[in-house]
Amino acid sequence: MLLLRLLVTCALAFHSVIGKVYHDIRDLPADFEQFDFIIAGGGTAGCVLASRLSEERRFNVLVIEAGPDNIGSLNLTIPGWSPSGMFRWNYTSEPISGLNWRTLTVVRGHVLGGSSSINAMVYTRGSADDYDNWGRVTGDKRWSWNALWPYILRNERWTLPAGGRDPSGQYDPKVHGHRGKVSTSLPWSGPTDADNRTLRNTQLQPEFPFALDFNSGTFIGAGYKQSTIRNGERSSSATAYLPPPVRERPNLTILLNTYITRVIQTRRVGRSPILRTIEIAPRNGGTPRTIAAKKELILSGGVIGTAQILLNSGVGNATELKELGIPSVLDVPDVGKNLMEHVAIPLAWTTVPRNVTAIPDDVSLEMWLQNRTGPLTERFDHMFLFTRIPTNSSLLQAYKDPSTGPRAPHFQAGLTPSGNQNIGLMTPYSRGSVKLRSSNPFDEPAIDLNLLSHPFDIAAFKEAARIMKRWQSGSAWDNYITGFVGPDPDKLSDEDFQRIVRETAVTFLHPVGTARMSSKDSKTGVVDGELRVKGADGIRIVDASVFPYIPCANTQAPVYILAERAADLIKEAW
Ligand SMILES: Cc1cc2nc3c(=O)[nH]c(=O)nc-3n(C[C@H](O)[C@H](O)[C@H](O)COP(=O)(O)OP(=O)(O)OC[C@H]3O[C@@H](n4cnc5c(N)ncnc54)[C@H](O)[C@@H]3O)c2cc1C
Ligand SMILES: *[C@@H]1O[C@H](CO)[C@@H](O)[C@H](O)[C@H]1NC(C)=O
Ligand SMILES: *[C@@H]1O[C@H](CO)[C@@H](O)[C@H](O)[C@H]1NC(C)=O
Ligand SMILES: *[C@@H]1O[C@H](CO)[C@@H](O)[C@H](O)[C@H]1NC(C)=O
Ligand SMILES: *[C@@H]1O[C@H](CO)[C@@H](O)[C@H](O)[C@H]1NC(C)=O
Ligand SMILES: *[C@@H]1O[C@H](CO)[C@@H](O)[C@H](O)[C@H]1NC(C)=O
Ligand SMILES: *[C@@H]1O[C@H](CO)[C@@H](O)[C@H](O)[C@H]1NC(C)=O
Ligand SMILES: *[C@@H]1O[C@H](CO)[C@@H](O)[C@H](O)[C@H]1NC(C)=O
Ligand SMILES: CC(=O)N[C@H]1CO[C@H](CO)[C@@H](O)[C@@H]1O
Repeated sequence: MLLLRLLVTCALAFHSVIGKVYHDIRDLPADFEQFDFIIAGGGTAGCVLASRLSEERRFNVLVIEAGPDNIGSLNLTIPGWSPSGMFRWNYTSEPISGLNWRTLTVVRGHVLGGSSSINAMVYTRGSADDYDNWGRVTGDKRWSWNALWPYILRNERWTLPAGGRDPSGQYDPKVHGHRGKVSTSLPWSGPTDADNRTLRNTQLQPEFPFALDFNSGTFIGAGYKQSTIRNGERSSSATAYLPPPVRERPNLTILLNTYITRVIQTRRVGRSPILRTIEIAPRNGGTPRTIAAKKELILSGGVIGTAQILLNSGVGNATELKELGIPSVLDVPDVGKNLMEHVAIPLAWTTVPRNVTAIPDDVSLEMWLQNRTGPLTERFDHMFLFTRIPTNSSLLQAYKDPSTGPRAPHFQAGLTPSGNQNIGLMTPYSRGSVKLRSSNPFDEPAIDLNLLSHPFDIAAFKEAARIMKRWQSGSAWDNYITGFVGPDPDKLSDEDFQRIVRETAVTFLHPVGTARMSSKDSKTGVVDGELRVKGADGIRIVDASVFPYIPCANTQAPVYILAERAADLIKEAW
């Protein structure tokens, strides 16, 4: 009897402790209203905020994520493996007219850590010009490169490559954070023969200098890829910002496998709706419940999720929402608009037969398990090439240069040892959208990537192919590359070249911009420089959806920078 009472007391005591991980919304206590901040979406940005805001002893924080926990899955830990299944949302794009009406799978993370838990781990911050442009368009200099510098470093913990080789000369230690959260490193192996030839090529061709460090803000040229990998394991927002000691904080609660359906308007202050209450339900549907934040609701659902949640809430183009039967709460026409994405094409070359013997899969796994070495500690190639369209190109006479400045590349190519190269357009003019299909919040939204819809974007690939032809024709590739397979813009008609581009284009999985930031007085945009939803009270957005323009590099580091900056903005406000 005594024992039973003790057990019940313990169970109750356990229940009343607030810092905790819930795997099911149905396990939540009934009186669940004590949170200062509710973070809607436990993805890349969401985990940063959950961690930083719960550092403050005066804040109580709840983070809600649709997907499962990240802990306990080898797929989320081994860099060489690709998480799939329940770790991904199953979005398919609308047919894309610019891609001959093909559809593409829109991969996003559906797990704590979001897309950082499943991405390819490339770590590039983008150009200093990209951030200076953010500062310009928001009229808020705090978003410019120099002002962001402390936040750029705060996010990062630079580490030795897996296996511990000496990486000197392959990066610039001065531009890295060494005491931050997300671990970064250079690859375990190398330099390979292909890496060495790449370096030699940078000495032979002035158009393609050696870029010591892609994260210095100025990085035109070829150099070594850096990845969010520590000691041969993926470093994600979840592993870096929400490790077990952080999860044990009494003032942090993590709610998993829970779907955010909408934000609920409680009252209005003047003309502004107060949007601080969230409606949530079990992941696959069921009885919803609402929770109100005492201070602020922060949307971090990502470029698809955030737009979908806002639209479901009646925050969007009032006319379009009315057509779906959703009452307008706030007419913000830009919600779901301005989606920007990097688009890429494959180019093929023939090479001399190379007799590299790959390490067999079972040995690779053994190496990883034994001491976190081997090919499973890395993903893809070691080096990248970032380039600009030559200034004398007729393309830059016909169109205004879409890049944010001379330090911003137009193209990124992964330099694979196979000789075949993918090259991506980092400065697209095309804009897509996220719209609702119905008023059912569980329906997948209509994602229109609308790639290659602008004439500049399709024309740019002619320049891209020519740049890669020049790169691959350097004498460093003698006895390696033997011929160009194509598509060759100098042999094909414009029509044939463009058809092949449209038939083969893929994306870099970097969509941004569906709730973009703009200056306070601008009538366009969704959030201001403080990341507050314009015209509403109690709600901010912190994720890739607020990027006013897509950075000319992979997008996870920019999300980390944004989220670190946002955490301080929020702390300062309260
Ligand atoms: C496969 C893949 C590879 C990539 N490779 C790279 C790379 O190598 N380098 C790089 O820099 N970038 C890469 N990216 C892009 C980069 O990872 C993303 O731009 C970035 O992580 C986005 O961060 P976010 O916080 O905006 O959104 P996310 O990290 O996607 O977080 C959004 C979170 O919100 C949750 N959510 C959404 N809707 C709801 C809802 N209704 N209810 C509850 N929860 C919800 C999601 O489950 C998710 O956890 C890749 C992306 C993918 C998908
Ligand atoms: C785990 O990774 C393996 C190897 O890449 C893959 O075959 C499998 O589908 C993945 N499973 C999940 C659930 O991610
Ligand atoms: C996506 O589809 C796969 C395969 O059908 C399934 O295993 C997975 O659970 C689905 N993901 C989500 C988030 O529903
Ligand atoms: C690459 O260059 C380095 C430094 O010159 C050299 O030590 C290494 O052996 C080379 N690797 C290959 C595979 O040629
Ligand atoms: C809102 O949507 C309607 C219907 O699609 C469109 O005609 C209108 O221009 C949109 N409003 C704004 C301000 O974009
Ligand atoms: C192929 O392998 C042999 C022996 O393993 C080596 O001597 C030779 O240099 C290699 N050839 C190339 C092109 O790397
Ligand atoms: C790691 O383990 C592999 C496989 O057992 C072994 O060959 C290698 O020497 C080890 N490396 C280190 C750095 O310990
Ligand atoms: C542009 O300049 C380069 C290098 O000076 C030259 O080789 C090329 O022919 C020029 N192209 C055009 C279109 O003028
Ligand atoms: C109110 C409360 O419990 N605050 C705690 C939040 O977490 C930090 C970090 O662990 C603690 O220092 C606070 O006491």
